[in-house]
Amino acid sequence: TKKAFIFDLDGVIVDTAKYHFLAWQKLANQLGIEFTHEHNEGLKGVSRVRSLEIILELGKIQASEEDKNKWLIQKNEEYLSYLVTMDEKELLPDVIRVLQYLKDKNQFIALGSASKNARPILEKTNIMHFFDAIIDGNDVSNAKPDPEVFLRAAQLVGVTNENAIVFEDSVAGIQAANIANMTSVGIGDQSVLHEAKYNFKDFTFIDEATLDKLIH
Ligand code: B16
Ligand code: MG
Repeated sequence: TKKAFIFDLDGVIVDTAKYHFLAWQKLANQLGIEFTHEHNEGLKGVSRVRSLEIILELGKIQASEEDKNKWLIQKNEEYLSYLVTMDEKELLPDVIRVLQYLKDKNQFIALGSASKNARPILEKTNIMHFFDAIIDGNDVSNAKPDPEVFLRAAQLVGVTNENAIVFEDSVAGIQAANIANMTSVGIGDQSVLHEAKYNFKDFTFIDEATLDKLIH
């Protein structure tokens, strides 16, 4: 049977976490809130709206819906300004090699991201053509660790959950894959992603034998 390989975007395919950080930090500082790299760890894989709530809780700030919406727009515009010059060079190491190998082996490739900016990023980095299905923040109503994003991706290519493999860099995303009974593969720090079935620091550590094992 053909399997579905579902990729998270931010932190797995591209290192956009640094841009999310800069944009959130700018907003936080404007609101008088200190926002460090450590704080940013807690926002990985988390939706835009929830991220703002976490930052406001950090600063013990109560805000109106109107202000929150204004800040969400401001943060996204700042984030988008970093994407203007984005190209293939921002793909994480060996992402293309893994995508190409899976394509050559006739496997399904899908995107399962919380980001509403996923499609322009795939276009700018020239990898749109690899994907048989794309489910992103515009398509789902429940954020990770709810498995909705991965369930929808597997459904779209017609693969059962047991035959889906998820590459994720966030704890919430690994939990979502596990809840869905999919094979979870953590990309990043093993001590953080210890709930994953397999763990690799990045794709350079995933060789052909490993991919063959996941395919069969
Ligand atoms: P946006 P992923 C997530 O993407 C990011 O990890 C998270 O930091 C971000 O807040 C979220 O997307 C929403 O992104 O503001 O672009 O809609 O890791 O699920 O690909
Ligand atoms: Mg991610």
